[in-house]
Amino acid sequence: MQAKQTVFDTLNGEDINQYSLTNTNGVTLSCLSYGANWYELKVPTTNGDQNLILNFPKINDYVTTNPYLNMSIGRTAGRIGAGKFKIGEHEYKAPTNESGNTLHGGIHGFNEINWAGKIAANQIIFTHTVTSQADGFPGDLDVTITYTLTDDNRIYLDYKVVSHGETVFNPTNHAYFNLNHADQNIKNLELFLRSSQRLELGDAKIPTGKTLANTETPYDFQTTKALGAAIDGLQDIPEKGLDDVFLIDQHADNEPIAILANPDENLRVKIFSQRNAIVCFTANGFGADQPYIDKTGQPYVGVALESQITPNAIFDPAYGDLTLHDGETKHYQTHYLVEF
Ligand code: FUC
Repeated sequence: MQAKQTVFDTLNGEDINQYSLTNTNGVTLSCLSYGANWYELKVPTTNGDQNLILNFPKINDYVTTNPYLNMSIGRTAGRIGAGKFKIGEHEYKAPTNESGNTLHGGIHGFNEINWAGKIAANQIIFTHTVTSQADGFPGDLDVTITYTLTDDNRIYLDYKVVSHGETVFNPTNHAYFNLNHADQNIKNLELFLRSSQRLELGDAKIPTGKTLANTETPYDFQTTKALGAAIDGLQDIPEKGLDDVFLIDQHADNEPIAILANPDENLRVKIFSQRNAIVCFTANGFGADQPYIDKTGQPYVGVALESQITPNAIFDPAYGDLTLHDGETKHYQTHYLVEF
């Protein structure tokens, strides 16, 4: 394993560090301290080294054009209606940041933190104490986010926390994949999702508490199909593409929950997780103001596949438990297998 640490850029007078690991097969994983961001996933192909995830050249591009791009997301992925939730009998209201609701951890989420980082063997390790004072959620959280690269081309993302006081926790990573060498969108890529149902979403995409069947709809990826086929079938809805919470069906630990493939370039990313949902978002409204490296900013420039607990667990325990109590520890893991 080769390792390298450099200064990527500066923001508000602070260094933004870049940490890189390269395995024995020439796969490079790199991360930025800002947002504990997943910056690169480079694989050696016949077209040269190919980065399978979107990225920008400067840190300010993230801040001003796309603040969640490949960021660590927390404390809670997705939307909390009016920012309101209950833990036991206590009612809380987190600060809101999107149409009166709380999206992706609210006003100062994990994506806005310049994390303390280091490399240890085949891991990039980020730590930060997220305080109630900073983000307006109850309780302080000691958070460790670890990216691990193995010689069998797997990337493990681990989220470990210790809670001081009661709070809610449902982290994810917001990497956008584009497995095309050329500057083109993701409509040609094929997707499998182990999901027969998705959440019904109401006003401002807040979960209503109901579910909808995916089978034989544009949302049906139980048999692999091109993303373009789904996107073309969704042109009459406001999103004009996918931006949905898919419930994961029962499966064994070694079975992927999602597979994204470029059959023409023989590239595949398989995603493994024990959590009960994955959000699939096809970058529907993205525009030319976003200066991606090697890709033109446009709708469908990438696809985000965000493994998490269904966001409606915030009000319905039947969908999972997002709460942490004082002194509690929690560990979530998602891993990605790259085939090339
Ligand atoms: C996804 C979507 C949202 C949003 C965001 C950046 O999780 O569900 O609609 O655009 O990420």
